[in-house]
Amino acid sequence: MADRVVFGRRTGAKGLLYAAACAVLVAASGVSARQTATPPTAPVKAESPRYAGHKFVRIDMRTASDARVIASLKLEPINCRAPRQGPTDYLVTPEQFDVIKASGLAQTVLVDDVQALIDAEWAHIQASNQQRGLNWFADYKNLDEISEYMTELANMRPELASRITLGQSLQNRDIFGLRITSGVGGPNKPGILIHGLQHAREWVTGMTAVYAADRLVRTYDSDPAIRSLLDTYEFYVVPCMNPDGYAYTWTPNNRLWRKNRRDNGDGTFGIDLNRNWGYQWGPLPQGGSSGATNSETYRGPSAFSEPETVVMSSFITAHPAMLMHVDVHSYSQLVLSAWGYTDLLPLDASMFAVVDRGITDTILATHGQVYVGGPTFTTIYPANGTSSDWSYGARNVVGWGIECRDTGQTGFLLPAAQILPNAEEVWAGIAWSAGWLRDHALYFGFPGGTPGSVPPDVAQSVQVEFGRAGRLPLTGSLRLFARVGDSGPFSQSTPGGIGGNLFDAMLPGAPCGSSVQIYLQGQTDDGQLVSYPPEGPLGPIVIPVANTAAVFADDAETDRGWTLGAAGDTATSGQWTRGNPIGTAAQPEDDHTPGAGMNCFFTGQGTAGGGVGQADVDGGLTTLISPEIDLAGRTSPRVSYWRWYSNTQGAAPNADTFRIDISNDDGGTWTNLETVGPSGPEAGGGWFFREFDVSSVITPTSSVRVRFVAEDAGAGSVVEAAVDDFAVTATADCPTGCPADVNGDMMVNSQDFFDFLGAFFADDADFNHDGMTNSQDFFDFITAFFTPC
Ligand code: 0X9
Ligand code: ZN
Repeated sequence: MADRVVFGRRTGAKGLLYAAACAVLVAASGVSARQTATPPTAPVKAESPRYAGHKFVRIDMRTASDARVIASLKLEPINCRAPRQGPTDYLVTPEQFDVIKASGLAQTVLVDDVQALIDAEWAHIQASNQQRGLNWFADYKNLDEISEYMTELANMRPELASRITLGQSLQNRDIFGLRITSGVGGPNKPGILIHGLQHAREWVTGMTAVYAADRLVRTYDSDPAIRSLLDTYEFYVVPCMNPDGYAYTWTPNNRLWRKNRRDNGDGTFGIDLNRNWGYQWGPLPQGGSSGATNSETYRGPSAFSEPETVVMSSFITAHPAMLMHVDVHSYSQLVLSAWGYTDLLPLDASMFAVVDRGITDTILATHGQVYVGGPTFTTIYPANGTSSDWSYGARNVVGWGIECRDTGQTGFLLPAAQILPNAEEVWAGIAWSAGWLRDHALYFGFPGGTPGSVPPDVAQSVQVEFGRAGRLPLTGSLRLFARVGDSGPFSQSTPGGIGGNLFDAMLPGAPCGSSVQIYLQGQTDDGQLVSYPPEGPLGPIVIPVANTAAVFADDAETDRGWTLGAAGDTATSGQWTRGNPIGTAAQPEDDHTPGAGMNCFFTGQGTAGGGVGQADVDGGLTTLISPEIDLAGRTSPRVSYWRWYSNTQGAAPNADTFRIDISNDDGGTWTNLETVGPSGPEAGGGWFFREFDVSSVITPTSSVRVRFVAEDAGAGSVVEAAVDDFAVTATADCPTGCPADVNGDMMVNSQDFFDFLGAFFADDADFNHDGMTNSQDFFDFITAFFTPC
């Protein structure tokens, strides 16, 4: 409209002609078009760089010949006046500019790069628009305001976002959301469902979900990571899945209402929707929900008795490509995965652990907030009939429950100033997980760690994990590709299943000093081949072949020179000791060493029959330090140990950690190897094995020490730790002898001949490492036997 007002001042046919030409020019410039055709909060996609190389040039028309050149170039004055004698400004193409220069016209370049100016202006519009959008998050918004804002987002970018109504609540309110995706990508893009306010009082969760929708819509153009997500996925963002409860918290009645608003008929109201989903619903021996109508965790009279859970679950069922489900809650800063109903680990526990960790790391990196990740049951408490358990257990949709800020300072009444930072960090975590699932169709891993080396000449079995990530695996599709050395073809084998996602892969025997190269490959349910490492044969895992030499091994049965308690320790009880522990609910009764010994290192001996908190770590930290270990000149040194840690007993569980550090300067400085806790499956007692490649953490020296620090930082926690079967190994040098020295005694003699024959007739003499024992091995051995070396 603004264009017309300007051109309305022109008179005469000629003026109208220029007006028309200029209208086209201005409309096509992309700048004015944006400013006039769209409301301030609704920028459209940036124009393509159509003015690349264009300039604004002022040309001084002095002579008739000047006028002819200008006319022949069909130059249009940028200010929409007819060209006339004197200076006039033109938008010129690079080609036109070349002619102008060659013609000798008097000219000045006003703007050297028109496109750069357009780009800068667009960037400014986008930045200020994004800022304007963020003002909405300065205060909590009620259901109508949230609904209006979602509609506004859809109107802003109809090609990206459309409003959806999933169904109605008990009191007939709409359960609404946005479907957000780009036109890029196939028809069956995987789905990601994000919803908030399953619990009415958790106000920040609705705002967080709206923020996710807001960023998806507003930053698609400017943020390549968001663009990739919308090109990959269909997002469904439902800010409020419990509208009746949420509306109720906005009345003077009860700001802290949690459940929906079902009249239970006995004077009580409400069913906990996050106990009403139909997977492992009902009373369970280990708890997790209540049958009492007045309880905050009342599960309802039957699974899916409530319209809100029916609407949400039906929506998931109706979208078979749904991949991920994020249920946003508050408060306590947790990232919760399967399961809530049991402490047994799910089939895909390793994959969940990786993603839990990625999300919490991303959140930490955003505003420095510590979130703790892990299985729901052990990380927060038993909870059955939850949304994420149903999605994962009943629909193969990977689910997370994210508990937003804070950790109890204000709880559900989180100050409005934290809405935005909270939403930023949680959305960053969700976006990271969506990216990870896009980039990892399948999960591969080595539960015992990637093998650091394998012994020479014997086939070696290695445990491999293979399971789902962004896709489901095709059953029976796992293959191991292996070769000896760094050239030649890989040979393929099928690892045998040993239960769950675990498989046994057989690595070929190889000569000492060589290497075994491997990669794994599997297929998704939709037929994609996926390799691990991703480059497959071009970037295999290289495993050195060598004997392992024990550098230091300690089963804690005798005193090998450990420091039990170090200078600077602050614990008032529960200091490290060595001996035979008396078990409690927190401390082991038995050491680890299988079938032998009885001693280990542990924190504080109590008395038989004493309470769980007796002689636990109190009031500070206690440190156990290994003797000095000489790793100078050692190849591939590795540290391993079995450890026990419990901080789940007592009044303040999951408040402390157990740190393990390593030093290469005799304890002067320390580098963290791992931190156990404050929660997770290994923080509630039990012996767990860990092994580390020392060189990847520190430079090995002659003064290496490892320390174990158990700490009680708060009051009311029961903290117990233990260590056993500590070992340091390194790679031994290969015997420089002859291949025919099969018994490795550094001599080639008749004993080697008889040893070889014995192995040969036992069908176990693959001398040439071709995977078979046959006459070729016999001839190769004889040749080697008679070859001087
Ligand atoms: O008890 C709950 O439902 C959740 N905690 S809250 O304080 N927000 O009530 C924990 C359950 C985790 N939710 C999912 N895993 N979906
Ligand atoms: Zn909740």
